[in-house]
Amino acid sequence: MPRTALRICPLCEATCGLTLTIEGAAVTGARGDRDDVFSKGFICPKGAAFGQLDADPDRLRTPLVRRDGRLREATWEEAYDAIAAAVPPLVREYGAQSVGVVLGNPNVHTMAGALYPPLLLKALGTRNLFTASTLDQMPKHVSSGLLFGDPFAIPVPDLDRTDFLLLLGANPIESNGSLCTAPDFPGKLKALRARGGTLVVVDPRRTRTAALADRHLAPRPGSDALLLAALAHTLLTEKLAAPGALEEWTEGLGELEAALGSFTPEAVAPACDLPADEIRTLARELAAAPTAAVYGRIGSCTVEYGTPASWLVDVLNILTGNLDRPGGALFPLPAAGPRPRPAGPGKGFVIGRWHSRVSGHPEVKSELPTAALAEEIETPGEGRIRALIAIAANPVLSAPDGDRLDRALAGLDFMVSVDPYLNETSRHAHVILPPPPPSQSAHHDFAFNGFAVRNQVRYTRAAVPLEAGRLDECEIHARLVLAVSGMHGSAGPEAVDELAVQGALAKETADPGSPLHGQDPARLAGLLTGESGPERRLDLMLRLGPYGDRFGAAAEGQLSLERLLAHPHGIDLGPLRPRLPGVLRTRSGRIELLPDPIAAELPRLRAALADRPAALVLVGRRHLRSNNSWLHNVPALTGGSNRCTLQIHPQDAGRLGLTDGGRARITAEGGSLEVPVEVTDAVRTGVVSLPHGWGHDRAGTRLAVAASVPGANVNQLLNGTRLDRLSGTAVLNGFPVELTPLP
Ligand SMILES: Nc1nc2c(c(=O)[nH]1)N[C@H]1C(S)=C(S)[C@@H](COP(=O)(O)OP(=O)(O)OC[C@H]3O[C@@H](n4cnc5c(=O)[nH]c(N)nc54)[C@H](O)[C@@H]3O)O[C@H]1N2
Ligand SMILES: Nc1nc2c(c(=O)[nH]1)N[C@H]1C(S)=C(S)[C@@H](COP(=O)(O)OP(=O)(O)OC[C@H]3O[C@@H](n4cnc5c(=O)[nH]c(N)nc54)[C@H](O)[C@@H]3O)O[C@H]1N2
Ligand code: SF4
Ligand SMILES: [Mo]
Repeated sequence: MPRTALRICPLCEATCGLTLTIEGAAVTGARGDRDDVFSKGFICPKGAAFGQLDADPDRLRTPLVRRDGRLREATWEEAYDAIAAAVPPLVREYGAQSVGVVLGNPNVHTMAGALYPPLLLKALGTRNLFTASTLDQMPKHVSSGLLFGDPFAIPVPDLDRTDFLLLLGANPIESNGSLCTAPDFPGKLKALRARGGTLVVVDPRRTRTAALADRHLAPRPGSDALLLAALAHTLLTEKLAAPGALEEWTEGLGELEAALGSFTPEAVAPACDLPADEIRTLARELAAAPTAAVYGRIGSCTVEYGTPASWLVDVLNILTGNLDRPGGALFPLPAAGPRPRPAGPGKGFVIGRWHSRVSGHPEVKSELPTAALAEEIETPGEGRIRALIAIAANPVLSAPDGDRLDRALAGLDFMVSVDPYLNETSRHAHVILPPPPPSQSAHHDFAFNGFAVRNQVRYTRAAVPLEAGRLDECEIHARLVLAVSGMHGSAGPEAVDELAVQGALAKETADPGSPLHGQDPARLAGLLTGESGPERRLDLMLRLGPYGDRFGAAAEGQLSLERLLAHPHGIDLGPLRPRLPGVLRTRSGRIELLPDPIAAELPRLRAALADRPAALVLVGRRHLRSNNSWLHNVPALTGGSNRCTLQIHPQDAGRLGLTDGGRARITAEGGSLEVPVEVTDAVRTGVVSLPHGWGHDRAGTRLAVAASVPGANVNQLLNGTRLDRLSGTAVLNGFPVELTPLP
C-alpha cells in the first residue's frame, strides 16, 4: 500500500512543502502540500521530479576511496580512516592554512550544512574558506554588514503587501526567488498586479518575469549601480526623499546628496543605454507609491559594482521610507535564529581583517574569493593549500576557469568531497562521502527562514528510513569533524552535537540579559528532546529563539521541537514586522547610510561613466527545470527549453553572420567555447546569454544522463580576475565577449 509523507523541498530557496507518495522505500510521486502553512500547495517541475532525483541510479551508495590512483567503493570505516590518516599529519607538518574548505550551495538546503561547517572550520583553524557566496550574494552581505552592522540582516521585499516592486537582475518566475524565500513567487507577482500594484523589472533580457511586468527596462548589463545612483540622485534633488521615521535611526543622510552628486539621469543614461526621462519617471513613481520595495539579485550582484548596487538598493528603500515598514522591505525574524537584543551600539562589520596569500584579496565574512581558489592551491610557499574539503560544491563548473581549477585539484595531496555524485569536482577527491537521498533526511530551513517573506517554522523528519549501510548527512559531517581533529575512533558523532549544545547553553546561562541567566546548563541540556543530535540542537535553537519556550521561562504554548512536531504542516508566525532599531549592530547603533568603504568606491563608479562600453557582453540565465550544475542528470528535467544555447538578438546575429541553430565560437579573456546559437529578441542588442552549470564532458565522472548532453561551461570564458572589489564576488555577468560563426 502506498503511503504519504511530508518533506520540505530542498531544491530551491522557495522551500515548498511536498507530499511524497512512498511505495516500499521508493518515492513514486510528489505533489504540493496544500496544508503547508507557507507554500499552500505550490510546487514546480523540480519538486514534482523529487522521486526521480531521489532514485537517480548514479547517486553514490557507498563511500569511494582512492587506491592506486583509482576511486573504489569502500566502507565508512575505511573512508574515515583515510581522512584521519591524511589531514591531521598535514596540519602538523604544514600548519592549519594548508587545509582549504569549499562550501557549495546545497549546504543552505541541508540541516547538516547549517549545523556542522562552523564546527569543522573551528576544528581546522583554517582561514582558507571559499563558498558559493562569492559567486552569488556576497555583495548583499557586505552592503548589509556596512549599513546595518550585520551581514545577515538582509531586508526582503514584502511581496504580499507591497504596492510597487522594483526588481533588478532577478528572474523569480524561473528561479523561484533568492534572498527572498517565497513559495509561489509567480502567484505573488500576479497578485501584486491584480490588487492594482506595479511591477517594474530591470533586466537586459525580456525574461518570463519581465513579461509579467508593467514596465520592463533593458539596460546594458553591469550598469545597475549607475541606474540606482541616478534614481537616488533624483529623489534627493527633486526633494522626493521621505525617510520618515527612519531618519531618527539613520546617519549620513545629509552627506548622501553630495556623494551621489554627479550621478544625474542624464549622466548615467549613455552607460545604462536608457533614456534619462525614463529614469526620472521611475524615481518619481517609486517615491509616489504608497509602499514600495526595491529588490536586486544575481544580475545586480555578480557584476563589477555588485556591492555599490546592492547598497543602493537599500539606500532607495531608506530614502523612500520603505525600509522596515509593511509593504516595503522588512527584516524577517526566524524561529531558530537568535532572540532580538535591545537596541544599542554593536561590534560593526569590517572587511579585510586578513588577506588572501597570493593576490591579497581582503577576507569578507571570514571568506576568500572562490575565484582565487586555484591560485591558492597552485602557488608554492608557506600557507599553500595542500588538502581540500569540499562539501556540496562543484566549483569546477560553478567558478571561473574550471580547467585551471581542474589541474589545481589534481595536484592536491589530499581531497575529501561530501557529495552524492562522482562529478566534475568530486572526481579529484581521495575520499568521497555520499549523503543519502533527500527522502532519507530530515529537513529544517535554518538559512532561508531568515529571508522568508512571512515568519513561519516547519520541520519534516526523514520520509523514508535510512537505507542499510547509509549514514545521515549530519552524522557524515560530525564524523568528519572528529576525523580532522584526530578524534576518529576515540569519540562518537553524538559527542560533536553535545559539545555544541553545551557551548550554546554555557553562553546563554552566562548572559545577564537572558531569562536563563544563572541556570545550570547541564540541567537544561537534560530537558532537550529529539531523536538525534541534530534534533536536540534544533530543539535548543527553537527554545532559545524569538518564539521559544525558554525552557518554561516563557509563557505557555511557546515553541519547542515537541510543539513543532505536533504541527507537521508547520506553524505560521505571522507577517513580517518592523524590527528597527533592534536589528542594528553598527558601532553607532544607527543605520550607517554612507559607509567609508562604499564612499571610497564611488569615485571608481563615477569614472566608469566615461568607459567606452564593449560591443558585446555576456549575461547568464537560469531555467526553471534546472539547478546550478547538478540537476542535469534527472531525465524528467532535461530537454525542452532547458538547453545550453547562446541567445543573441537578431540584429547582432545578422551583423555577425550567425544563424539560429548554427554554431559559433565565443571568446573572452579566459578562453573560448563552441556553442549552439539561438536567435531571439528576448535578449537586447549588445548582449548574449549562456546559462551556467553545464560542461559535463570531463572524463571520470558518473553522470550518465548529464554526460549525454554535456553543454558548454560558460565559466571557462573567465580567468578569475574580474571581481566586485569590495566583496570578492566573481563578475559572472556583463563581461565582454567576441563571436565568430562556425561552419
Ligand atoms: N556563470 C555563472 N556561474 C555561476 C552562477 C551564475 O549565475 N553564472 N551562479 C552561481 C551561484 S548563485 C551559485 S549558488 C553557485 C553554485 O555553485 P556550487 O555550490 O559549487 O554548485 P552546485 O551546482 O549548486 O553544486 C552543488 C554540489 O552539491 C552536490 N549536492 C547536491 N545535493 C547535495 C546534498 O544534499 N548534500 C551534499 N553534501 N551535496 C549535495 C551536487 O552533487 C554538486 O556537486 O554557482 C555559481 N556559478
Ligand atoms: N530553476 C532554477 N532555480 C534556481 C537556480 C537554478 O539554477 N535554477 N539557482 C538558485 C540559486 S543558487 C540562486 S542564487 C537563485 C538566483 O535567482 P535569480 O537572481 O532570480 O537568478 P537568475 O535567473 O540568474 O536571474 C538573474 C537575471 O539577471 C539578469 N541580468 C544579468 N546581468 C544583469 C545586469 O547587469 N543587470 C540586471 N538588472 N540584470 C542582469 C539576467 O538576464 C537574469 O534574468 O536561483 C535559485 N533558483
Ligand atoms: S519552487 Fe523550489 S522549493 Fe518549490 S517545488 Fe520547486 S524547486 Fe522545490
Ligand atoms: Mo546561488
